[in-house]
Amino acid sequence: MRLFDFSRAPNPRRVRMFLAEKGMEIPRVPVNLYRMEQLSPEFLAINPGGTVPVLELDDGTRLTECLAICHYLESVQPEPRLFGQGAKGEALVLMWNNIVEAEGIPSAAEVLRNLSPGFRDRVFPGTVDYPQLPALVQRGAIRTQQFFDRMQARLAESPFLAGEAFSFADITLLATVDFAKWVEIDATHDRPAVARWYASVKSRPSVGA
Ligand SMILES: N[C@@H](CCC(=O)N[C@@H](CS)C(=O)NCC(=O)O)C(=O)O
Repeated sequence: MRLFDFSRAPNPRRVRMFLAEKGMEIPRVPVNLYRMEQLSPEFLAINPGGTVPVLELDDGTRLTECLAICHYLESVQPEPRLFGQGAKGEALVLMWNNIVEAEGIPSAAEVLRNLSPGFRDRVFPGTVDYPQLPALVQRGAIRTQQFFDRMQARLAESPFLAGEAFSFADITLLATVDFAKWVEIDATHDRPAVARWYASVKSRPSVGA
């Protein structure tokens, strides 16, 4: 196996954290997004979607999408469990992970990608360019704050996002909280349950992976 990776990007970080939690090490191939290597013909031959992470299996199969990659890794090395225990536990991890992926990451990305000069015409990953729309910066910021309010409500009733145990959903939320800092949105501000959760997750050795 090998992982196509970029150290500064939030989605590859999710896979690196997952691997670290599992105690797994696999070779990494850097793809420098700052130098637009994701759009090189060589990398598009690996992932036509032009995104990292990509996990290449020993038989040449290439997996994109953090959820699929981490689910695969969980199957090959089940312990420690990061996708929950039993039908209900697994469903809760998938549910909360999807809420973060569908609501949290895109909201913060809406701010960054419509604001930063570095993302000019790069509002979405992939080979098609779209222009920035400045009005989306404010809308994205409001959506991001609303999303973190929802996380506050959930974490006020549960130690971790999907319940009693740390899971893949927490990895996705941690990446999102740190990603939101890029646009100066502090998820922990005035949200004591998010702050308590963040301090706990931040103390895990995998966080620096
Ligand atoms: N849904 C994908 C998202 C992958 C993604 O958007 N990755 C970003 C880095 S965090 C990327 O490759 N961006 C390339 C670009 O912006 O052109 C996943 O779960 O892996």
